[in-house]
Amino acid sequence: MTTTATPAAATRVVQATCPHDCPDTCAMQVTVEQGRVVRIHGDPDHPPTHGALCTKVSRYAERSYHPDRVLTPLRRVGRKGEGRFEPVGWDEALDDIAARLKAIAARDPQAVLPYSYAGTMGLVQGDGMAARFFHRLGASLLDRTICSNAGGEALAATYGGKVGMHLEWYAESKLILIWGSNPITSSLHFWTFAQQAKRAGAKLVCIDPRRTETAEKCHQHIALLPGSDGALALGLMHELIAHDWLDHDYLARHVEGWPALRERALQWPPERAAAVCGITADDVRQLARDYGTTKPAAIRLNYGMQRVRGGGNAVRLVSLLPCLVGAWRHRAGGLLLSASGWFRPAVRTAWLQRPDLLAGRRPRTVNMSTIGDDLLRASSPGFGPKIEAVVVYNSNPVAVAPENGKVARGFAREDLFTVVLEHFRTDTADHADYVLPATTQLEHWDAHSAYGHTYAMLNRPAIAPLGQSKSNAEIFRTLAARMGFDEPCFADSDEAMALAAFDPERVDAAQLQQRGWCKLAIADAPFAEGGFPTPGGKALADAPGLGLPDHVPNYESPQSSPELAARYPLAMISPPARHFLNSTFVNVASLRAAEQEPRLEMHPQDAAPRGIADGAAVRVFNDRGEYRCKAALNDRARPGVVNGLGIWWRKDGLAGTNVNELTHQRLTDIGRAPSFYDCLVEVAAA
Ligand SMILES: Nc1nc2c(c(=O)[nH]1)N[C@H]1C(S)=C(S)[C@@H](COP(=O)(O)OP(=O)(O)OC[C@H]3O[C@@H](n4cnc5c(=O)[nH]c(N)nc54)[C@H](O)[C@@H]3O)O[C@H]1N2
Ligand SMILES: Nc1nc2c(c(=O)[nH]1)N[C@H]1C(S)=C(S)[C@@H](COP(=O)(O)OP(=O)(O)OC[C@H]3O[C@@H](n4cnc5c(=O)[nH]c(N)nc54)[C@H](O)[C@@H]3O)O[C@H]1N2
Ligand SMILES: [Mo]
Repeated sequence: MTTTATPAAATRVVQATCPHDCPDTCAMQVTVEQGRVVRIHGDPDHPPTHGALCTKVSRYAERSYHPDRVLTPLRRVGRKGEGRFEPVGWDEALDDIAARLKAIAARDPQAVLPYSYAGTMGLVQGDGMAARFFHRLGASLLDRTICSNAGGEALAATYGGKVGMHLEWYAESKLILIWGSNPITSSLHFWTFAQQAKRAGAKLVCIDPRRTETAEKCHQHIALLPGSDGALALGLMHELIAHDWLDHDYLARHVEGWPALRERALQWPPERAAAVCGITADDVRQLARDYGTTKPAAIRLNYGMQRVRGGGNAVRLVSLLPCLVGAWRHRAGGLLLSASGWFRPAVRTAWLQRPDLLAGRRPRTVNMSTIGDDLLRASSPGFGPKIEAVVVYNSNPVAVAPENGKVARGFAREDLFTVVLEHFRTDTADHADYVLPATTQLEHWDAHSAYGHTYAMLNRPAIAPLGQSKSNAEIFRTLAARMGFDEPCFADSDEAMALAAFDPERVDAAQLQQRGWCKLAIADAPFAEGGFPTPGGKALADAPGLGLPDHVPNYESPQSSPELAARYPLAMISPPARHFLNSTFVNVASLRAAEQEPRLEMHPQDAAPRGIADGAAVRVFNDRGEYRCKAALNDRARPGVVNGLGIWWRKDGLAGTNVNELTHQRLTDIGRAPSFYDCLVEVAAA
């Protein structure tokens, strides 16, 4: 379907795609009357969406027509971070930005840093035209590690790519382990398939330190300590071996390095694993029995469990479990962490991003997860030039990056030139020299791959850009012209890029344009006979350069840092609040009303000795800083662990900070990613 017109009411329905960073990548249908969006609903025919949108995205029109939307370019008049601006014309803003970037680039283009993540996951408005621009400039490259890199690289080290089960077949599983994932909050459409399985008699087990909305709807909840998943996986392997619940044939034919991993797992009897995880040995035994004797068994692993020092090793261990029991033999068995690897051959990445425009230059790479330290660094032989300019799009680093007190200080540098492309005056926009008004998904073209399903997607604009806003691609296109970049690729329109984003050999262009989505051709049970996308087709228990996986304890834990744990005895995790998406939607009134205010969940047993009452204002602190919010005393938090639900804007916190004031910048074992959920704190009544 493209658009259906009923001339009388001048109503059109436009086929679109949810742009947000979520495994579900829903197909949306946008109803427009008299040029205004009046309704957004899920496409009933798109199997993963099945007609339903989450609460957040059904409010997408409210967000797009928000009275606070930035609709003209803005130039800073106050101090950095103050958020005082004056409107300025596009020509004046772009002329000045181009002049400033040219002057810096004349000394060293690597002093310019693009900073972006997944505000939109679009192939055009994400790193399409922007990547062309920064490659041509020779700017620093950005290592996009902030979300999924530990798990993503670990999965690829094991299976050769980010590949796994089809979403739909979970409905046929008989046992589903929902592991480090809270789908009712963060992947609602997976939950629908899990519920179908549940109704057909499947057992659902949730493995999560927090008693989430999902955990309370599963048959069993295993509330392990943050960062202990690797130990749990080893304990499960021990039991699978001890009871011979193994698929020996599958292991022999399709797994490299199993004999050595077997020896390691035999060092992890249930008692040892249970002690590390803070659960009972019977929990480990029962879970192993269920997993070893139920077919088909499926694991929905998600990124919540890899935001700790040992996140990469833990993902390697968990993702090998399906090989032990031969779960991959069934289409409803195996594992899904990310499906994005299936899109690799289908997306024309090199054409969209044009790395060839580097023309032999090899700029340094800056890790987005250490932006706090890096903005405060001087030039040095190891680091390269001091960062002199940052261009931010699709991201809000001052709120979302770890140890963000330092991020805010870095962005407050008066000698830093900062441009932020945004919809709203976020914490990051408050630090900009220029804020440029960007369009939303209702106003621009895009094409999308997905990481929780295998449908290629198209997004058509439903309405014209609001105010003076321009799409990211259009902003970089016009900036390119001012920089004197005259390669023909800078003239490609948004529409042309969206329509040519996929390889026509793999994505049927006619179907994509007609329905708005098109499924990739992938076998139902792609690894029933091995055939993983590793060089030899085998799963790698022993991976080149990494060796065997092991349990790696947190940076901050009583075992690895007893002195720190004595002062800061509580482990803090900071998973998403249900009605926000990272720091997006925080300012949408109806969703904010649902979340009320920043809060910390705490078990009554931890609150009592600290004299903290339910609803009391608390100080959450460690050596890095302090965050003030309200305490919510309940059993969503297990004893010893507090949950600082995110991600509020810093300026909404009771003392101008948010939960990332407390997190640190040390990186994961694999993938150079942040360890947000590896964080010790103390809590006191404020
Ligand atoms: N509503 C909503 N939806 C979202 C998002 C959002 O912010 N809000 N964010 C989107 C994005 S960017 C992403 S990456 C995904 C994230 O979605 P998920 O990958 O599911 O990750 P999280 O929601 O961060 O964490 C999932 C669960 O992991 C638990 N957890 C924390 N530490 C551990 C641990 O050490 N071990 C185990 N087993 N579990 C642990 C948390 O308590 C949480 O309930 O969701 C997307 N969807
Ligand atoms: N403590 C803690 N910190 C975390 C996490 C956590 O669980 N705990 N989660 C981490 C994870 S998983 C992630 S993915 C990161 C997320 O980090 P980010 O990707 O920075 O996510 P958001 O905070 O949602 O910010 C996205 C911004 O992009 C803007 N935007 C959306 N669409 C467009 C567009 O078309 N054009 C432009 N120019 N702007 C647009 C939105 O208005 C929004 O302000 O945060 C990480 N930080
Ligand atoms: Mo993420």
